[in-house]
Amino acid sequence: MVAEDAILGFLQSQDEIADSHEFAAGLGIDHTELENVIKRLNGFEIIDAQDFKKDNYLLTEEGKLYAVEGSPEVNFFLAVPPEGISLANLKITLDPKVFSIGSSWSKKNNWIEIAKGSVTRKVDAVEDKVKDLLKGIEDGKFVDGNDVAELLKRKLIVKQTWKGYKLRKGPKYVSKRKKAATDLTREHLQKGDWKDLEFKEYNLNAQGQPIQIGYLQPLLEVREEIQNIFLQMGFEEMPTNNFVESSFWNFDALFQPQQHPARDSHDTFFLKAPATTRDLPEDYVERVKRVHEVGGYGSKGYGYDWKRDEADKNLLRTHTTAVSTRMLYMLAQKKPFMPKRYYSIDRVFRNEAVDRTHLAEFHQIEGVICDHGLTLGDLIGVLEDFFARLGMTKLRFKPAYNPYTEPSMEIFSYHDGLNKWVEIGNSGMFRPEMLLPMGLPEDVNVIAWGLSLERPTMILYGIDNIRDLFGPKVDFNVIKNGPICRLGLQ
Ligand code: FB9
Repeated sequence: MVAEDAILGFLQSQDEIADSHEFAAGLGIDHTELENVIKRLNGFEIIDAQDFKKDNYLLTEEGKLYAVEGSPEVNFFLAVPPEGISLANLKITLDPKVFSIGSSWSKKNNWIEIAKGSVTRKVDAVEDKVKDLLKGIEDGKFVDGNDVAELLKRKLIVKQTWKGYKLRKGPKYVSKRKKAATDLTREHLQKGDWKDLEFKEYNLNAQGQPIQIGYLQPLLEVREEIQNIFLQMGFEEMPTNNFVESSFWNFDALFQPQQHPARDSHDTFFLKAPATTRDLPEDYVERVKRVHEVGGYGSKGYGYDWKRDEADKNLLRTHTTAVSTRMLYMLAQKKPFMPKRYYSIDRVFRNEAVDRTHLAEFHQIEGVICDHGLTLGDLIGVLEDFFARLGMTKLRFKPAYNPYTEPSMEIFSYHDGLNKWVEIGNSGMFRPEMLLPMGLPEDVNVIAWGLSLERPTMILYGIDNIRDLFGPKVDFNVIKNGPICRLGLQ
C-alpha cells in the first residue's frame, strides 16, 4: 500500500509523475513493484498511466571501478612526477591494465610525452572527466550524446531500454483508496464502516481450488465398473486371493491332459519352493485320475498313465478358471444342489513372450453360471446381456476349442470406434469329464466365459502400450488426468 499511497498522495498536489523510474528510485523500491501498482490503479481508472520507452545506461564492472578509483589515464598521469620518470620504472609501479590503458589514453589526450624510454608531463594538471561522467550516470544525471558514445565504445557503460510511465490523475482518482473488502463481516456491521467500504468484484470465472483427491488406476476403474455389472446380474465374487495354485486345480480337475502344451514350462510358471501342493481331496483326486486314464461318465478318457506328482506341482495360476473349479467342487459337496452365479477379476500369469500389449501376467475376468439344464443358448443370451452392459451390442460367436469346455466359442464385437470386429473373449460349457467327478447332478450344466481387463481398459483409455497402464513405468499424470471411465449402457 506504501507505493499506492505515495502515487495517489503525490498526484493530490502535483499534476503528474513524469518518470516512474525516478519515482521508484525516490521511494527506494524496485520499478517492477511500482509497475504492478501502476497497472492496478490504471485498471480501475484511478490514475492514467502513459507508458514510454527510455534509454538508460548502466555502468559495466570496469565502469564502476573507474567511478571509484578514477580513470586509468588520470592514474597514469598522476604517477608521472614533474621531473619525469623512466617508462620501465613506471611499468613496475602501476597495475598492468592501468599502465597499458592509461598510457595510450593519456597520450591520446596529449597529457604526456614518451621519448627515449622516459615519460614527461605536457600539462600541469588534468581533470578526470571519465570518472565524473560515470558517477553522473550512476546518479541518474543526463549525459550528452558524444560523451555517451565514447563511454559505450570503451565498454564502460551499456545501454538499456526501459519502459517507464508518466502518471496523472484518472477519471476515478481518489487521494486514498479504501481497502477493498472481500467479505461483509459482523465487525463491519457492528462498526458501521461497511457504508464506505469498497467490495472486490466477484470473479465468477475464477477456477475453483484444485482438490487433492486420490485417483483410481484405470484398471481399477474398469474393474469396479465390471464388478458392478456382475453384481447387478446376481453374481457372487469368488475368493481369488491365491496366486499360487496346484496343477491339479489349474489343469487336472479341468480334464486338461498332463501332456497338454499349456502345461509346459514355456507357458507356465512352476514354483521351486514350495514345489508341490500339500493337501488335495483324495477321493476326488482318484475320480479325476480315473477319468483321465479310462474315462467314465460316458467318456473314454485320454488313455494315458496319469501321474500324481505332475498334479502336485505348484504353479502361478494360468487362469482364474482354477478358482472356478474349486468353487464348483465345493458347490457339488453341498446337498441339495443350489444353482449359483460366480464371477472373478484377478491376476493370472503366463510364461509367454512380452510385447507392447502383453506382459507375462494379465487380469482375467470370468463369469460362471451353474444350474439345471443350461444350454448353449443360455450362454449366448447371458453373453449378450453382459456385453450389452459394456456397450457392445453387435456380437458374433465363432466355434473354438478349450480342453475343458465343449462346445466353446470365441466372442467378437463390432467396434464402431475401430471400425472392425474385435475379439472380446472366449466362452464355453464345461465338459462332463470335469463336472461329474466333482459330484454335480447329471442334469446340471455350467456355462462360463472370460476376457481380459487390460484389453478393454487400453481401448477405453486410448493406451497403446501396456507399460503405460501397468508396472513401474506408469506415468501418474495419465492416471490423474485420465477421463472418467463410463462403460456403455448399464
Ligand atoms: O479380452 C479380450 N478382448 C477384449 C475384451 C474387451 C474389449 O472391450 C473393448 C471396449 C471394446 C476389447 C477386447 N480377449 C481375451 C480377446 C483377445 O484380446 C485375446 O487376444 C487376448 N485374450 C487373453 C488371453 O490371452 C492369452 C483376452 C484374454 C482372455 C482370453 C480368454 C479367456 C480369458 C481372457 C477365457 C476364458 C474362459 C473360457 C471358457 C470358460 C471359462 C473361461
